[in-house]
Amino acid sequence: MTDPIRTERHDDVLVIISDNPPVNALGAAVRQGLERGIKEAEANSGIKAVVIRCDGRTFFAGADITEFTKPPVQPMLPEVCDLIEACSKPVIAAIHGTALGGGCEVALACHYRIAVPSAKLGLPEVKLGLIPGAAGTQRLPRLVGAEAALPLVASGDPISAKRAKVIGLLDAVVEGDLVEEAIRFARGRIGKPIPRTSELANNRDGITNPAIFDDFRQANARKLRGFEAPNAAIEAVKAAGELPYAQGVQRERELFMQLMMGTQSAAMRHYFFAERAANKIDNLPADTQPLPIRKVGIVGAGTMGGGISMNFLSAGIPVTVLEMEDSALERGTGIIRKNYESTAKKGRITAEQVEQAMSLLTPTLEYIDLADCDLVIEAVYENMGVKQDVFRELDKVVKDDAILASNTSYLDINEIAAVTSRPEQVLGLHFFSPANVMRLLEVVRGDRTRPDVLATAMALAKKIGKVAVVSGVCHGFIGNRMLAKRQEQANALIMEGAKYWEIDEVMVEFGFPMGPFQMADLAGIDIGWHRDPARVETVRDALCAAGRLGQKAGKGFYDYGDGRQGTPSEEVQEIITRFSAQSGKGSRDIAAEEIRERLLYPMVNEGALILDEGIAQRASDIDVVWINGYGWPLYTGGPMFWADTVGLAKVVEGLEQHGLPVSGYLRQKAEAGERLTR
Ligand code: T1G
Repeated sequence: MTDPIRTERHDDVLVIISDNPPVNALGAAVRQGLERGIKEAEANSGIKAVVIRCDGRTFFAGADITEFTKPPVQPMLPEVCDLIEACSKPVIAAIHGTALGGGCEVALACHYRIAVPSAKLGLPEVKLGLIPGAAGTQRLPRLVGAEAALPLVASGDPISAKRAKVIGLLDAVVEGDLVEEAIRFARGRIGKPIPRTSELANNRDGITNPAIFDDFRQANARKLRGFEAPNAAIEAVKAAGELPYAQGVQRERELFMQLMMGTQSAAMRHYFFAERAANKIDNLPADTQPLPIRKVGIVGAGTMGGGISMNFLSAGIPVTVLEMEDSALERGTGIIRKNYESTAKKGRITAEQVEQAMSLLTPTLEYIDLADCDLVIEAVYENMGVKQDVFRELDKVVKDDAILASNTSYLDINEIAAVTSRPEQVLGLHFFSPANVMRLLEVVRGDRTRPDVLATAMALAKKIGKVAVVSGVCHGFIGNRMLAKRQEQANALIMEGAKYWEIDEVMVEFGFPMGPFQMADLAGIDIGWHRDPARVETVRDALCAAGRLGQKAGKGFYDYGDGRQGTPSEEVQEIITRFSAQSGKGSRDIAAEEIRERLLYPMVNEGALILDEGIAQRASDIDVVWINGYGWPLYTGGPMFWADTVGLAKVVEGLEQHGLPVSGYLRQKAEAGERLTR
């Protein structure tokens, strides 16, 4: 393997260059090369200054995450950073792309930092369940103050070069050629006193205004709920203000190692690679090329059709949206505009961007106006007959090479494809509501879906900012099929005496944003209801008959006052008790542990079946579905990784104890002492 680090002499300036694609991760060879480069500079009196830069798309984007589970190889990054900072000649970081994590820490160890305007800088370690481990939590606050350091370290979001200059993380943002500018900047620092971040005084704002730490915690409580790393990050930044540098670094190391040894970091590193693996299609012919998608048609301008349209409009792809009646079309396009305008009100997009997106939208009542679309997505009523009629009509009017997709959330794509003359160009694109917000997209491959059509969908998903997961055809695909198992147990538990709000509390405590009954209220209790108030055969029928349709009606399982926080309802509990008595199941107090096991273990078992049947390509895809589509807590890694953490033998034992089915695949993995995820 060629050495990723080389050096170039530019008279009295030595440029140390890393070429370690794809993101110049700070693997062992890079660290060894940086160490060699700095020693070369120190040893040569003709060298008066040093520039550190990277080839390729970005400055160092962090430590090499794949090394975390391997034995350490010297020198470790903290030592390399200390060596850079101790250099007796000025060292300048020349930044482009994304200087993240260890990359930002290398830049902080340099004496100066310059960047191109498009560069971003950040410390995203908390997104891996960690905190910076090469003194970033100690150098950054000294350079920019605790208040400016906190969001960078504890939420992990990168900042622009412009913002980095404002807070003092960058010394200059340079137009023109970065290398030339860096060499010029370096020459200008020769012979001047060398600024070393670790020698700067403790950040004063964290001392004079200690409230900033608790204020940050409160402002981010909801987003950070259940995560361990952000709090450790806050503690490390506080330490930078309270302790001498060496002790602060020691404190950072203690906090880092606690997290590195914990389950949350393993789970979040698993997820990092899982999300990237999901985009890959196994056994795809190497020469498969995605097809160009220049224009998209959407059939149906309802909640889903409108949300789906926005994904493409926001990515600059023209959309023709079709409805059957003018009123529905008006309403649908009106909601699209309203959504954009409310986003603009929050300052997340500009008014011009609203108009730009809306200018790409063409409403129509005529199928023929979809004729030149490269892709048409049907988002009509969830009924096979209705969908087949739409696909028959589409098949007649759209061009021969157009792709036809259904947004169905559980229907058989093969049955839909069968009514067209192009089954190999038919697949499912299952968006999650609200479709313009939820990142998950289940790409459902039919038996005859062509590989390039599938690859086109995966590439398009990335372009519109979705996390796509390939699913085979089965009832409910990956996510909803597992959701049904959880719902089955939730419905059974309330018949056996568990209170519905207890069940929701257990799920929220586990880390979900809401439990199954809160979710039902949000989605609407009346979805799929037969609409005959005189026909009351289930708890759901009784609730609908009583007008308890969910949040939209101000009451469902819960009563909603003026907010969205519901309170349990005696009327509902009486209805449940009545049905429970009729079911003859008896009523008992049910412990939270049983509730958690009966809701989550059957989901794991269903995930194992989905794997065994080849519906999902890999276990980690199932984790990606549940984290992005249903709010499964990221810090557990998703249902499959979580089951591995619990131990498959324990899951099997729990299922048997509760009289629940155990799939052969799960049992075989458990008995072999294997994991579902790698
Ligand atoms: N280590 C190893 N591989 C990495 C990597 C990393 N840090 N970052 C990316 N890759 C791989 C990735 O798996 C994919 O591989 C390819 O590069 C392209 O990535 C000591 C302890 C930089 C914004 O958290 O945020 O430093 O799938 O598809 O969309 O304190 O990658 O092609 O085989 O994401 O253009 C901190 C993580 C580490 C940054 C580019 N750094 N990376 O996004 O490409 S911990 C991070 C990213 C640390 C120190 C601590 C993104 C990106 P493959 P990609 P992208």
